[in-house]
Amino acid sequence: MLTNSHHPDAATQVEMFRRMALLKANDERSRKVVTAGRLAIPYYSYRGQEVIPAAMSVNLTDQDYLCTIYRGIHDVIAKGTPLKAVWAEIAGRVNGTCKGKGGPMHLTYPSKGVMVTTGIVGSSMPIANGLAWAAQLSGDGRVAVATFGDGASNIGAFHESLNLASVWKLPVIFLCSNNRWGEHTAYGKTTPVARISDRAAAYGMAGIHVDGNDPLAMYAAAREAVERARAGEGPTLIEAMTFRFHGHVFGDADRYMDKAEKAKWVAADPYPAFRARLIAEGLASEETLAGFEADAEAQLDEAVEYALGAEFPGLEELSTDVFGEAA
Ligand SMILES: Cc1ncc(C[n+]2csc(CCOP(=O)(O)OP(=O)(O)O)c2C)c(N)n1
Repeated sequence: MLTNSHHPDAATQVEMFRRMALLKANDERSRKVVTAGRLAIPYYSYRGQEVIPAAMSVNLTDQDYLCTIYRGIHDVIAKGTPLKAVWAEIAGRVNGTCKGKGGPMHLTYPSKGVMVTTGIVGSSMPIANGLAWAAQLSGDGRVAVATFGDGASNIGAFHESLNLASVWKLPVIFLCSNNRWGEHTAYGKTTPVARISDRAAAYGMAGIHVDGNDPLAMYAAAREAVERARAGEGPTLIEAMTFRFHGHVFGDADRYMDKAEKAKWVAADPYPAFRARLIAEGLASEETLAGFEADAEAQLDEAVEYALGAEFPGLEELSTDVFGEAA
């Protein structure tokens, strides 16, 4: 349950939209580039879920940590990772964030706090705990955010991480995007509780259930959790309700998804809804918002060509950056 009513000012709302415009354009471009056969990668579309990273990221600094998952390129970009470096990394090129050796499953960019992207369901949480513990010990005021899906809340690491974080009052936020599907299995077939946020009570921590497609509600939830963490009051579990507009992995024909339910969510697409509201309330002009969209496309034109025109890492890179130096 939300305990505050933080309301983002006009500039923050417009900035959230700017980030959403970039995320939506990036998702559309990714599907286009993969469909055209220009890039052969597993791609996990986040289309429909853009509000959550936009609202969380405007409440974080570059020093705050993010641990995300395969369906997390939106988290990585919202946190500020340069698009060119993201595209070069997913294309496996030397100018990528990890010299092309991480790929789409392992995007990292520590200078913006993007510490890990992982394909192991649930594994973002214990890693975020470790970073939050480091922040707590050093007293540097950083917050760690672990993002994951509803399916991950049934993994052992979720329960162990919530327990430890609560006992140690770690400055960590467990941000679950409940898009109602885990691969091809509907939420109710794997999860016996109506709300994942109810699980917070079992670990004595704050739990927030929020409409993750409502920018104002999502902002308030993120802000409350960040303030709690920075104040040394411990972790928060946020369950943000949303829906993925596409199949689990790109190319999955999503025939298992109920057509009427999907149509209902797509009709309520948060992107055009937020766009229309900003204009109707006089918070931004059509021209400004169209400018963000055009800028996103231009940035993507540049990033895609930058990435696809670059070299792959050489064989001599195979064993470099694999082990750290002993202290
Ligand atoms: C430990 C582990 N078990 C199983 C898998 C296979 N797997 C990949 S994605 C996925 C579904 C996860 O669903 P959810 O956590 O709801 O995230 P979403 O894809 O909906 O964002 C599964 C089971 C995995 N990658 N890791």
